[in-house]
Amino acid sequence: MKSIFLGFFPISKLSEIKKKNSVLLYGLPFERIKATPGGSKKAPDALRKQSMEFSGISSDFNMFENKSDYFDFGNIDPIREKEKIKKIWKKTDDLNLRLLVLGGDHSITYDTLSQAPWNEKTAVIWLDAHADLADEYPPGIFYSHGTVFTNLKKDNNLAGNQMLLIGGHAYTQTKEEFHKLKNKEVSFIPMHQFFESKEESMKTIREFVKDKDRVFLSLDVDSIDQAYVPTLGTAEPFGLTPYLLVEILKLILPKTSYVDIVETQFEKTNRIALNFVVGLVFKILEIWET
Ligand SMILES: [Mn+2]
Repeated sequence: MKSIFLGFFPISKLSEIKKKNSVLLYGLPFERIKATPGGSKKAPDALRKQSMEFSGISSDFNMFENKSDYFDFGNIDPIREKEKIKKIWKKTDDLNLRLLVLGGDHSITYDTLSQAPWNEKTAVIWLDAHADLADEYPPGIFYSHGTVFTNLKKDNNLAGNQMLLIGGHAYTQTKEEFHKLKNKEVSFIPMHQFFESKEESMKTIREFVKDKDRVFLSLDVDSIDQAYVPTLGTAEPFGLTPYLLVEILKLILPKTSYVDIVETQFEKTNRIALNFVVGLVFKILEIWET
């Protein structure tokens, strides 16, 4: 293994994990289609390397003096090593593991969650600037980062109340995604609702989570406002602030034993001002129209 995440013990076999409730981190350095500008497949190792700049200790938390064991299983190829992903879910059930998955583009969520144990008390929550509910994206492609939740819904027979999208504020989505959200095919809290009534939004999340036995969480980093993650390839304005994200995580994570973080594109780009103004134009149009 080239590098490991700070504070995680490197393993090459799942049998090395003995303790219940351990955290298992692995990377899926994979981009299913060639998107502009790409780069998320480099994220798992880049994040590991970057983690070495930190101590892992704050005034409130010391990752080295914690109850749980942390393991880094390295990187997995979602096509050639499908079996490995299946074995991880088996181990997760046996030892009540918590999984932390580093993408990769958003299509990797399908690779992991299509093999997850689902029942009617299981749900997925995704934080994303986009709904990722296209039928085809780009046209002619049925399995990509733009169709993840369409495929998960279809292939696992998920009901609308088993799926909650938080965000959905980007102006680069398809007409069919717009209509799916309007027709309430999935549960949805639009970004602006947090600012209009934070209480109500938090209540919706709390209630969504309450009657579920298990929640999978998929975190697309473009859900966070471009001001905070300015080097992303798909940076979007009008997004989450870091502390709002923290408050949302506090409601969801107690029921969650799976989190993936996808679309971390860290190449330097210089499109932020342009991006913001284009987003602002759409926002002005939207306010005029309502
Ligand atoms: Mn996404």
